[in-house]
Parts: sequence; structure tokens; C-alpha cells
Amino acid sequence: MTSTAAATSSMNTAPKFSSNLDNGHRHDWGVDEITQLFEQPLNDLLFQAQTLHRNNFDPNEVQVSTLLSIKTGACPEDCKYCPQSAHNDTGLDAERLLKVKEVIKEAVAAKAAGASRFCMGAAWKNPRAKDMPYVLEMVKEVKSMGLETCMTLGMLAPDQALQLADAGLDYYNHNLDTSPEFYGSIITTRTYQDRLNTLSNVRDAGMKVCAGGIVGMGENLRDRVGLLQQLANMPQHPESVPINMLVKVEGTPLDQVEDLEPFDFIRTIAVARILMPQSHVRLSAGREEMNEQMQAMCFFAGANSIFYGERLLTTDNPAAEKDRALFVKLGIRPEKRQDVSDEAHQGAIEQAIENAKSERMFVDASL
Ligand code: SAM
Ligand code: DTB
Ligand code: SF4
Repeated sequence: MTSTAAATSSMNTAPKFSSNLDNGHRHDWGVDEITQLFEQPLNDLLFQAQTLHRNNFDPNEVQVSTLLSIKTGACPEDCKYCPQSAHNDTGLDAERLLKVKEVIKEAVAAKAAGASRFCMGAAWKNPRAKDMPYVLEMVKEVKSMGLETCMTLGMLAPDQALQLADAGLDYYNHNLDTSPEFYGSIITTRTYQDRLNTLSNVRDAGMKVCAGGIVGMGENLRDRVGLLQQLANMPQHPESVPINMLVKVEGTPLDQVEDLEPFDFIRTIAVARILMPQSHVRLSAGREEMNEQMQAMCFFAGANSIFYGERLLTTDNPAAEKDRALFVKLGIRPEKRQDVSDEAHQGAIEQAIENAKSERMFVDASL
């Protein structure tokens, strides 16, 4: 337990939910009360987060998305954490925009492995007009396969957001990354306000918002509080809130940054769950460095979404079989899509999980 947590009595309960309610949610969180949530004894924080989680979700379901980098590297932005920035010498081979048929092939594989959402990411400051027809085609094709669609292409102008929404894009991912105060130490080529504008263009176009950030970049508690405050006080909570643990990539300015205390990561998930009780909180990048017990604690703290498949965009993610085995150990089921019924698709991951169960029984039996 941190010394600050120890100093806060377990009798000192969390702030009450009050004023400025929208759909039962607050959008007026102050820094002090969010800090107070973070600084509670861990058991109190986890209990509060898990209670809210159970009130809003099946606690044993986790949504699974698969990521694909559709355009890799040589990005003009200077994000200090990112292996794909042209400002960072990471030895990454840049690739042009993938062909639509290559994207379809990957989406077919993701669906067969049981993903319910396919997220396509491009290392762009923003999409150019000449890129739009290709990305729109990707959205239409992937959507027609019965997968939910998500894209992260950088900043979007209002008309680009409308075009993506018209093509059927379900989610747009654009992260705030950190607090407004720490932001300038991490990125100088686009502003915090640019990010907020993109998110409001996405919302106005009628798409679901996926917005979160990264922790472990050398920020302090006040910055983690500030990031969550920005997300929770948006006019409408993002439907999806990815919490990334920094993946330290050699050649980026953050490759030597000190590790974040793992409990501080778990606390960030728990506070996100409390502030945004009906959002899916994604245990996002960084799982390769987390053991199963840490991931289990993140699920208990309220994380209910993961990236599934051995690659994130350019870095590794746990192998799908490893995640299926973890799901079996924890009794977690992959969440079904709520909007469509696709029994055959759901059957794919359920069968894979059943297979993982028999593999485990085989291993157990051989001990
Ligand atoms: N270029 C687009 C943009 O930045 O909006 C989309 C792709 S970008 C890679 C998507 C997000 O990935 C970033 O906003 C950041 O939060 C996350 N990310 C990038 N590199 C990361 C790293 N090394 N560790 C953790 N998260 C990372
Ligand atoms: C998000 O919040 N995390 C994902 C997704 N949105 C696009 C990206 C993580 C990238 C990790 C570093 C890499 O693989 O390049
Ligand atoms: Fe480019 Fe996105 Fe990486 Fe920033 S995070 S350098 S915008 S790919």
C-alpha cells in the first residue's frame, strides 16, 4: 500500500455521486475527489469499483477486439512514446497503406479466432483526402463480415468523421494520452485541443467514442487524475476507454523511463471504472509485461475489454491461446455483440475456449 493510501482511513468512503447527472453519470468531477478515490486503501477502491462494475456489467464477460496496423511508421507526429514516429529512431520498417483485400484477409482471421471488433490503425497525423476512399472501403468490407469496426487514423475533420460514420464505422479511437498539464512533455506537434476537437467531431457524426490514455510515461498521480477527469467530464462518456501501460520501445525518448508501480496501474483502471461506470474500460497495451495475477486484478478493478491477438500495432501482445487459457482459469467469457446475433461467430471463440479447457484438463491430468 502506498503511504498516502495508508493514511486514508477505510471508513473515509468515496465521494457521493451527486449533481450534474446525465444518464445517471456525473460530468463534474473535481481533481480533489478523484485524487481521494485514488488514495483510498486498495481494498476499498477495488470493492467500490467492483460493486459499480457488477451493477452495470456481467462481471465475468470481457469484450475482445483485434488490432491491425493498416499503415505503419514514418508518422510526422512526435509522440515520445511511439515506435512509429519519424522523430524516433526505432528501426521500424515503414509500410504503405495496406490493400483492402489484405485487410479483409486479416479481418477474416480475427473473426475466426473469435474477435467481435476489428480495429484498424494508421500512423498518420490525419487521413488525406486521397486516403479516404480506401479506408471507407475497408470499413464497409469488414462491417459486412459481421464484425464491429473501429479505426484510429489521427485527427479527423467534421466531414471525414461523417464519411466514416456513413460507411458504417462503429467506433473511432483517439486518445487524450495524458493530462493537459503533462501533455506538452510528450507531444508538441498536435495540441490537446486538437484531440478534443476530433473527439467532438466523432461524437457529432454519431459514432461511438473510444478515448483513453497511457500511463507509465513518467507522469505523476496528478496527471493520471487529470487524464481521467478530462475523459469523465466530456459531455458524454466515451463508450470505450483504453488504458495503455507504456510499451517501452528502444529508440523512443521514453525507453528508459522508470516502471510504474503495478498497483498504480490497477488503481487507474479502478478509478476509470468508478468515474465512467457504463463504459468499457480496456486493459490495453502492456499486457505482455503483466503476469496473469496482475491482469486478473485489472479485471476485478473493472477492466472488461482487451486486445486479442499476438500483435498490437507494431509490438507484441499475448498469443490468443494464452488469453483463452487465462479466460478459462478465471471463468471469463468473451462478451457477445449486443447489437447483432451471430451464433456461428460466437461459436468460434466459445469452441476455442472449450478446446482450451480440454487442453488444460490434459495438462492437469498429466501432472
Ligand atoms: N496515429 C493515430 C493517433 O495517434 O491518433 C493512431 C494510432 S496511435 C499508435 C494510437 C494510440 O496508441 C496512441 O494514441 C497511444 O495512446 C497508443 N500508443 C502508441 N504507442 C504506444 C506505446 N508505446 N505504449 C502504449 N500505448 C501506445
Ligand atoms: C489504444 O489505445 N491502444 C492501441 C489502439 N488504441 C490503437 C495501440 C497500442 C499501440 C502499442 C504500440 C504498438 O504496438 O505500436
Ligand atoms: Fe503517429 Fe499516432 Fe504514433 Fe503519434 S501515436 S507518432 S500520431 S502513430
